Amino acid sequence: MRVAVVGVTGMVGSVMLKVLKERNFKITELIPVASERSVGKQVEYDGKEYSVVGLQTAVEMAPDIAIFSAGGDTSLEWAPKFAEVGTTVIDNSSAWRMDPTKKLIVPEINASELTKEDKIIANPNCSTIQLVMALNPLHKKYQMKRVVISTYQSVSGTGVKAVQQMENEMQGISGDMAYHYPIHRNAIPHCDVFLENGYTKEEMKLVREPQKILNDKTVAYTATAVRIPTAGGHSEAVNVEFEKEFDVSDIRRILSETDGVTVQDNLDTNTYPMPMYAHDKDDVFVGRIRRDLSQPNSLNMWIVADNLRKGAATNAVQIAEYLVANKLV
Ligand code: 11C
Repeated sequence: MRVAVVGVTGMVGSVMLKVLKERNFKITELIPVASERSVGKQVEYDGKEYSVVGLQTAVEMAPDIAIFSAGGDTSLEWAPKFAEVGTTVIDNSSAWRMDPTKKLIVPEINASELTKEDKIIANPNCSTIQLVMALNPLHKKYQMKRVVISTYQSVSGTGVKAVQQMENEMQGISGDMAYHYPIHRNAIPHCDVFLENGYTKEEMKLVREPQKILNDKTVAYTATAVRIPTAGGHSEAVNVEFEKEFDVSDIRRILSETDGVTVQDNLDTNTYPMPMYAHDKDDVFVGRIRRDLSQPNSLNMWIVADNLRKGAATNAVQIAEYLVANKLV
């Protein structure tokens, strides 16, 4: 495969290269792509140096696959140009996710929807991916009615500037602010921009994207997304009300048997998921699994994943792997 990585100099882009290599994705030609100001910079992949090229040059090279992590505006403008030359685009931004003509894919859940005709494929938001990985197998058996999500999101979800802000604050250095407030020693209930309805864009992604991925609009979701001072790894406290009665031990069994999910749940040994353990791992970790005692058929759990891996790069590479394995590119 001739593979372009668009946004290669960004945080997700560099993890993308790492994941492609680790998973031994068969690349005959790597095309590292970034904005004009990064053209000519060198990136390393598999022990070799590559020169970064611009978007127009990359389109002219008509790669088989282009994995985009360059923001919504770049995707809106450039993904169709790649698609026109026959490239299959896997896009990490929010640009195409809710477009009814585009698929929103978590491979373990709905990769079978993909066909050769899908030239722009959307990768969901990081906090959505880890959520649906845990919800999907439970929904299949017990049919969800309503889901209440509270997120604890790391600064890496915002990007390099936010990571730098936190580091500066920890060292007492003043510098550029990615947030309206200090993040060190703080929790900011504001991820992405506010919308007219009083929710943030991040919160509404958690409402809409799972309905599309699980292909079920009957389930109601509500979310509060909070930025916390962790460098990497998003955590979520999730309350689920099911239509059907369940047994907690069965919930634990189902999650333990789900590909891509690891249950870490042993109160005797203080075992539960935490961002520091999820770091650099591809799985989604679930723990604190317990019945919600306040109402029937309801469950509480705690879900953690590395937002740059399963939440972004790994999921995108898994989509590429599926396309290749099923001869869809
Ligand atoms: C965050 N979830 O942590 C965001 C980052 O729609 O792909 C990813 C934004 C997106 O702030």
